Amino acid sequence: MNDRAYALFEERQRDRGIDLGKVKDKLKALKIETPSWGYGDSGTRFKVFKQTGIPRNPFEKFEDAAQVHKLTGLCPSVAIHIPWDKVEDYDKLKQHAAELGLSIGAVNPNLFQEDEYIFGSVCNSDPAVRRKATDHLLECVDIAKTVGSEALSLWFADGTNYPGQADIRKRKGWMQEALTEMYNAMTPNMRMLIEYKFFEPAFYHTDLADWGMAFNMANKLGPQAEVLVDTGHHAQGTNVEHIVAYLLDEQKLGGFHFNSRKYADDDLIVGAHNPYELFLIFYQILDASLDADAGVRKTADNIAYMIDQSHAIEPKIPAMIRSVLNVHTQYAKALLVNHEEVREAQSKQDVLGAEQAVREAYEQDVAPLLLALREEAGLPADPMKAYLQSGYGESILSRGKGGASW
Ligand code: AOS
Ligand code: ZN
Ligand code: ZN
Ligand code: ZN
Repeated sequence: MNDRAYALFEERQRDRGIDLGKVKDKLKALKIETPSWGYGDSGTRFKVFKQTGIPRNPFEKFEDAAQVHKLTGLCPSVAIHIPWDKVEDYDKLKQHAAELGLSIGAVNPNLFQEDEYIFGSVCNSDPAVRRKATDHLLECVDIAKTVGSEALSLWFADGTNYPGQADIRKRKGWMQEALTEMYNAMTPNMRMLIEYKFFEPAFYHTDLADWGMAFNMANKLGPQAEVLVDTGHHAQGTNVEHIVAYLLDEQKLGGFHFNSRKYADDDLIVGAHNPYELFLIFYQILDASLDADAGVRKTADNIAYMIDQSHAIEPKIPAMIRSVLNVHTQYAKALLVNHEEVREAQSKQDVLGAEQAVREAYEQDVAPLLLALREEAGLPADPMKAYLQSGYGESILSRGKGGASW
């Protein structure tokens, strides 16, 4: 049945001037990293809900992540969070991942869970706390070396709740000191991805509050430091795709944490509320991948796409499958933008024509295309259905309740 639908799709795209061979190549190259913490128990500051069948350790988190990759073919790596994923023997974890067809992705230091960090970690006015925090960053560089990861993903909960609580400029300097030490410990193939967030858990000021602060820090550190955009980390109404375009042009966009938000850092399934925003982000990236400047093209083609979600009320594995498929769909739609048509309309100041050329791609039905690609790759036509029928969800119930949180 898909044959007819695909033939129609092909004809329509040919008429629109789209080279489907290129579209397919790009789609085959798409990789989305899933986060180990997305498989654990989660909640809000009000309650962490305990589900039955949650992984009890990092090894089981990888087993769950392997299901997502097996059924979608899109998620060959998994981000880890230290110490949530602390193990005695990281070689063993790496080996376990490899046996499951996975690799270990970004290493995320955790500087927000210990009592000493109540007034901050790398920005704490107490030099002993700053030392401890910096040592943890260095430990994560070592772990990345051991597991063969090339990405260190940094997010800091550091900030204050009240005016005058701390010296904002001094804290800025301390942050730079710690990151410089970490940067100098990285091997030449590693990249440091610096994440920003405007509030939470701190509510008055956050030390890396927006893309400009992360960008400035990355510039001071050097070429191996880049900005990570978490789609949930902006104020209402922020034009995220504009930030993306700006960072691409500066060759400083390193990666994404995908999720959707309505009010705060909601960490909900990506594309659930705002699929058009996701599409427009990809439109900017794909436009940059055609740029005349080789550096801009290289930046656009080397972005680390990662999911960062906390599924509080959803079953974890299907929620991850849904997320990954949503990204896949919006990426496919963005690949159907006819950039020449957009540029032509732009050159004539044809506002409506330009907007139409972009939106038209979003309105295409890419289901026949994605189905054809799955068939070609020997993947299930409907990964969600395949998961629900696989019996895996039932098999893990024997793990019981009380697995890992986040
Ligand atoms: C926190 O808001 C950030 O999005 C981080 O990426 C964090 O490390 C991750 O969400 C795990 O808690
Ligand atoms: Zn994040
Ligand atoms: Zn977040
Ligand atoms: Zn988030």
